[in-house]
Amino acid sequence: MTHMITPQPTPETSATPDWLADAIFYQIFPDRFANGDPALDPSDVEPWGNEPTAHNFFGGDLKGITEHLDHIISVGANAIYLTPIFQADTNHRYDATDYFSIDRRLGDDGSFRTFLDAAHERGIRVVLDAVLNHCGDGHWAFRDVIENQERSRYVNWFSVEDFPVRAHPTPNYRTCSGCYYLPKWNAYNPEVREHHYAVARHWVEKGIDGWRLDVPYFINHNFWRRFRQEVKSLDPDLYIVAEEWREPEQWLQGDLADGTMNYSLRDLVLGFTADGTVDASSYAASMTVLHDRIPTAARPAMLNLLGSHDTERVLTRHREGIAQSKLAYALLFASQGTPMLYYGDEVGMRGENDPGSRGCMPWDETQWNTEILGWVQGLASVRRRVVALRRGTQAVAAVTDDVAAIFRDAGEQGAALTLVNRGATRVVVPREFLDGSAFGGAAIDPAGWVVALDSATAPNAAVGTVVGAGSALVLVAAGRELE
Ligand SMILES: [Ca+2]
Repeated sequence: MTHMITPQPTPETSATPDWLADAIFYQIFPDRFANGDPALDPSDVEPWGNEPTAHNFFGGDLKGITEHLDHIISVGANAIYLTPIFQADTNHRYDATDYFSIDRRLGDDGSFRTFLDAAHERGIRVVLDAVLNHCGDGHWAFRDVIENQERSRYVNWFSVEDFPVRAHPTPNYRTCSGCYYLPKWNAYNPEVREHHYAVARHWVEKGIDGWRLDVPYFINHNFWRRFRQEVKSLDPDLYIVAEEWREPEQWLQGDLADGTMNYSLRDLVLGFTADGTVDASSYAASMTVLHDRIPTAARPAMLNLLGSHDTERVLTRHREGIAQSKLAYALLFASQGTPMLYYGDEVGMRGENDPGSRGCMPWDETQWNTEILGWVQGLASVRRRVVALRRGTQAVAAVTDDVAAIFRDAGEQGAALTLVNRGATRVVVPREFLDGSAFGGAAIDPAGWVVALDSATAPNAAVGTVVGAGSALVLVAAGRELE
C-alpha cells in the first residue's frame, strides 16, 4: 500500500479585529496589582509594598483587579492583558500546573466570572496569556512522568532523553531556556496539541477576548496556525497577539497572529527619549522601515508598549526624568497600533528589570506622580476623541535632530500631528510639517491645526507652531474637504 502524504490546504487567513484600532491596553501582573481577598493569601505573603523578589508573594488577586476597574477606566484603557492566572507554583505563574483552573491564590472560576462580567460591563476586554511552550514541573502530566518514568502514559508529552528523569545538575528533558522547572511540551505529539487547543477553547468559551502567545517562537508555526483556526472559528473578533522582540512580520501574514508585542517600537522610542542613541532622523527612518515591514491589516493590531513585566519600567529607564518619560508616552499614543500601559507606570512606579519591575501597585494616591498620570490620561483622552490617532495612516519625519514628528492622516475624518522635542531649545515648526508636504504632500491647511495637548509648562506666544524645549505637542485638524 502506498502511503500518500496529504497536501496541506492553503492556510486559512482572516482579518484582524476592528476593535483594536480603538483599544488602549493595560497590562497587569496579578500578584502585584491589588489584594482584594486576604483569605486567599499564601501563608508566606509579604506586606504590600515590600521589595519584589523572584520568589515572594504579595497576595494580589482577581477580586483586587475587579475592585480597581474604575482606575483602569480612569486612565483611559478599555482592554486588559493579564499575565498568567492559571494554577501554578510561582508568583509569575509561567509554570502552569493545571491550565483549566484559576490559581487558588487569585480566586476560582466564580471570581473569574465576576471579574470578566464586571470588565465587560465597563466595556473592557480581557486577554489572557497562552503559555503553551512549557508548563511547570508541578504539572500533573509531568508529575506522572516523574512517578512512573518510561511507563508513564504521558512520557511522550515531553521530550525526555533517558531515565530516570533528572532535574539536576542539568535536566535530561527539554525545557524552556534550560530552566529545570519549566519542562517543554512535545508539541509534535497530537495529544499535547489537543490538550493545548482544548485550553484555548475552554477560556474562549468562558468569554475572554483574546490570547497573548508566550514565547511563540519556541513552537513551530503549524501549531500556531491551527491554534488560530481553533480560536477564530469560535469568534473572529478574538485578538491573538504574539510575544516578539525583533522580527514581527513572520507572525503577521494573516494565518498566525493579528499583531505582535511591539518591542521594536519600544527600542526606537526609548533610544530617542531615554538613551540618546537614536536621533530624530534615525528614529523617523527606522519607524518608517518598521511600518513598512508590517502588513497593512496588522498595523492597527500591533501592541505598542514602552515597558512590561520583562523590562525595566519607563521612569527608571529615563533615569527618573519625568519630562522625558512624557515624551515617550506622546510617541506611544501618537503611533499606529494599540498602546499598552504596564500597570503602575501611569503613576510613576519605578523598577529595574524583573523582578524590580514587578512591584506592588501603590493605592495610596499621595504616592502617585500626578504629572505623569495627568499626561497619560490626556493622551488617552485625545486618542479616544481623534479618529486620526486611532485609524489614520502614519508617516514619521524629523524636524531637527531633536524633534520628531508623527503625522496621522484619516482624510475626511481629520489629521493629527504629534511633535516631540527632546532638545534644550524651543523649535519653530516649519510650514512643510504643518501643510503635510513633509509627509508626502497630504495637503493640510497649515492654519487649521488646533492644540489638543501641550506638555510645555510655560505658555508661549506662538503656540501651535512652536514646540517647547523638552516638550511634546499634539495638534489636530479637521478633515480635508473632498476635491
Ligand atoms: Ca489575596
